[in-house]
Amino acid sequence: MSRVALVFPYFRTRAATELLFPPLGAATLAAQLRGLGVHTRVFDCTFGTFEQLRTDLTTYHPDIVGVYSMVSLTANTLRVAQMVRTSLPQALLVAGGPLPTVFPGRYTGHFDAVFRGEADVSFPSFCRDYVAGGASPTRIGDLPLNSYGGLFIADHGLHVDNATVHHGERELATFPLPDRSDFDHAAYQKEWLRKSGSKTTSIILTLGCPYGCDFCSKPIFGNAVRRRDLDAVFEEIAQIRGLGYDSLWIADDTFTLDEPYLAEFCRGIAALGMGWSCLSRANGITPATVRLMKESGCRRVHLGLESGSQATLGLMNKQATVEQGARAAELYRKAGIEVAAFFIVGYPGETSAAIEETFTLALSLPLDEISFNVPMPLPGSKLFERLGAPDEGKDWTRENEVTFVFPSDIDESWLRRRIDETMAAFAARRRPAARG
Ligand code: B12
Repeated sequence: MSRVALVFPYFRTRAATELLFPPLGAATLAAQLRGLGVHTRVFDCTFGTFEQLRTDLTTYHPDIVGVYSMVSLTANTLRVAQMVRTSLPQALLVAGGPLPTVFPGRYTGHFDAVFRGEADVSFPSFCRDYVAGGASPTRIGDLPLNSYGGLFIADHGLHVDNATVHHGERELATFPLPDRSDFDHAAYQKEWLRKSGSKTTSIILTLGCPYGCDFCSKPIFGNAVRRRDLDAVFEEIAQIRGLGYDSLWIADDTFTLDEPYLAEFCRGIAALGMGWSCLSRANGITPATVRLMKESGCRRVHLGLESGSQATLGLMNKQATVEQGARAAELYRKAGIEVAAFFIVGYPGETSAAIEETFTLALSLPLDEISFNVPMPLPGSKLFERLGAPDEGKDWTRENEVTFVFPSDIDESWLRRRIDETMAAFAARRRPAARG
């Protein structure tokens, strides 16, 4: 029987900032593949080891190995590809996800093919046709290669570079729900309970973001916002509850953009007694919606406030003001919703005085959690286009580092010290009783 393996090559790092979620992309593709009758298994490496993956993959003996990749998983992706070439030389190797979408050429040689962008329909159709055609890497040219959206091949004497696709709302409504059956839910829930007291998992309701922040890369879903059908969303939430989760982490780029949709979601989830959290924006949120969010179980919002300096927000093309950010934080907090705020410090063109404005803002607002990062030029962002590739020899793939990967006038040790001092002041503010 022909088989497809989907690998999520993240091996947990146990970093303090680590957030563990099963890969929704793999679950989405597994559902589509199984719907087409293709035998599929997801290999989520989160709780495993590289050697375990080698053993499991070799035992499964797939005809196609699809590997998800993004900027922080580059080294792991290539290591998996090398292992597959050695242990399963007959398998066709395919890459997909954010980084292969932006730089498909970097995967050529290591992989036989790349799928760029939304691969919900194209990759499963390709797999179905490939196995139906005898699953032979040398006969890949016999397939109707121009018909698979986002397919990129620059190997096997072929050159295919198909345009990416964005599925419309009507098409999204016909898709099966993500198939989470291959994940180790007990392990995920144990970690979440230990860290936060709730059993949380991710879900995605809207795709795309209309804003154009200078530091952001939107390789998969792009600018056009599309909403999933809420009946399907609630069916998915019922499945998630059935797996033992009691809380949702909504992974949408900005879930609070469309107030009527958000309000309808709130009315539906209120009846389920499920907690939830999401990313929000400084602008475009009203007190009535915030109250509705709270009543429906919203526990926490994550706000990308980014900076306390209006000039820096301009450099970032954030399209929101410092005042709007402060107002949003207060609005959520007043309603009883916790607020976690992200800030970026050391933006190219930013002065140390502007950075100080960010520290002052972070300590003046009613926030429950704060974090500071230096800008990471993500492939696919305008910042990356401007700065070019990061400095030679600097590891820019790590998570949440305070290390400049591009030439900067800002003194890195000063910045680290100021971040540490601000974090300490924030922690002390939250523990007034401990001061004696
Ligand atoms: C949830 C999320 C996380 C979660 C969990 C990730 C997880 N376990 O899935 C957490 C919070 C841990 C996280 C952390 C980070 N993340 Co993140 N994350 C996201 C987010 C918001 C949603 C991902 C998601 O679930 N999408 C829904 C599914 C359905 O989409 P998908 O995975 O893209 O899958 C589709 C396609 O990619 C493709 N596909 C997927 N897999 C495969 C496999 C094959 C073989 C094929 C052919 C196709 C394919 O088909 C799918 C269906 O269309 C995205 C932004 C976004 N809107 O996508 C950022 C995003 C993926 N993250 C990003 C980044 C940078 C990070 C961090 C490095 C941030 C940091 N500095 O700390 C860390 C590193 C994490 C790590 N451990 O490696 C970037 C990646 C940029 C890039 N060019 O590589 C994104 C795009 C955000 C952004 N705008 O910049 N992240």
